[in-house]
Amino acid sequence: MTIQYKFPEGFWWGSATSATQIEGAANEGGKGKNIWDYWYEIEPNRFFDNIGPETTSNFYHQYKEDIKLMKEIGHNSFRLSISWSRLIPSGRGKVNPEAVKFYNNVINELIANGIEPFVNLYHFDMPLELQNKGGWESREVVEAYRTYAIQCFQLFGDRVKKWFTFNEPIVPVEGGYLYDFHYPNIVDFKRAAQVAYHTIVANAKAIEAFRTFNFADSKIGIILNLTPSYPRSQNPYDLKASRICDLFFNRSFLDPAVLGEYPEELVEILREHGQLPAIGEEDLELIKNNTVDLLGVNYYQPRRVKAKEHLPNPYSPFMPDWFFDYYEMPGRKMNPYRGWEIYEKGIYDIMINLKENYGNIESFISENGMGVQNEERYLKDGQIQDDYRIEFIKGHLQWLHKSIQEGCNVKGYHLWTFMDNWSWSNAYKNRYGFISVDIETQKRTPKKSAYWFKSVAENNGF
Ligand code: BGP
Repeated sequence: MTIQYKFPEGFWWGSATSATQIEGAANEGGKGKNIWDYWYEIEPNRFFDNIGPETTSNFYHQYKEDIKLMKEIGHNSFRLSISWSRLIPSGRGKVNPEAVKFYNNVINELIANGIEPFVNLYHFDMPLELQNKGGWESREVVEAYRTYAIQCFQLFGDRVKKWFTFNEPIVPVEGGYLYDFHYPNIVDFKRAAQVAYHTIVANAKAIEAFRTFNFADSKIGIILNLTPSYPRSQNPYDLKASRICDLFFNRSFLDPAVLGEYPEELVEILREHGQLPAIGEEDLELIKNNTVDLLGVNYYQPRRVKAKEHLPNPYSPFMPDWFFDYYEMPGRKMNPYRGWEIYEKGIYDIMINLKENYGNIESFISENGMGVQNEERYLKDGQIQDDYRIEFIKGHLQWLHKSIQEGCNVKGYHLWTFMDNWSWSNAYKNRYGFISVDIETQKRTPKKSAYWFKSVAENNGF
């Protein structure tokens, strides 16, 4: 077999998950409540088929079997997140010994199977008690996060060599404070800006603490969902609209996390509209001095942007999209189930941008994937024939490969996700996994893509 797309030696092949989406056991093992447990309790009908986070994919009980499957399908690395409210049920204070045991078991099992654990500290799952204290709007919560991060480094830092402070920190901002798809369902730009800013302060504080440990060969990073922003045309209005969209949705996290400072133009816009968050005295210095070693890039779709055709209603709340409109590019390829555009070249554009404007920071694809509804339609001979997923991954890997050939510092590719799992309000609607999960019986069955990916990992290419 000739390998047309060969990846660099030691490339990380694997998949990504998050605690709330796979662990289940939400009311077991001494776990405290987080905002998802609570939101489901008060508004179950906001979740597809009214399915909540209590069981999800039962990784808490089936992790051994799952790790065995990871090994079987060629993973050399795997991302999980620690559930803050499992480790520290109230968000701060006492550590839960059962959680320590569980995460130790998982980490040890991964390592014993030759799979490197990539550990993320925060994947949308604020402990309820801390949300009740103001969540990310509160400085106290930033301090509680710092303490939680230090506890994780102390407990697991001897074995975990890749750490991440946050997954997609902009999503809880959009969902929880702008567009009402995460608890606490607030719509208020200024509060959103405060939340976004505090997450960056928390990221810098965790990095500062991490570096005092001087772990050998360890790295700390952040995972951002980057959405390349493409203007409808080259006219100056469309170009400006697209630049502003990029400032809000990408550079508001990318610049401070990687370069240590906010883009001036973004700060100016916020100042002009009276939307700047409260900034602590030493914060900017802290952010400057504590940038990431490693960047995880979650890539699903781009944003297609045009200039606003009507001036925003001055009485409407201030929102990022005051400054631009989205447009439906004719002929674009869509994933109809999730309603997201599929544009493989976006992955290349992101990497080239990181090379040219972000010091060619060490990066990897930390999520990319395709959610499909009613996937059992494709069941044949006991296996889901997900050729569309194979094509999807191939298309993205080809562009990733090209970026590496052009000198981008890309170290790996993780699919979202290992096994079908529970999603934020979409529950089990769209299936993304290499492994299908029967949510009644919790039986796992690898899909066709799992074995295809195994051969990619084993050949380090395809
Ligand atoms: C990312 C999240 C994941 C995952 C994925 C798929 O934004 O980091 O947690 O859920 O998107 O999205 P969804 O589950 O909403 O279809």
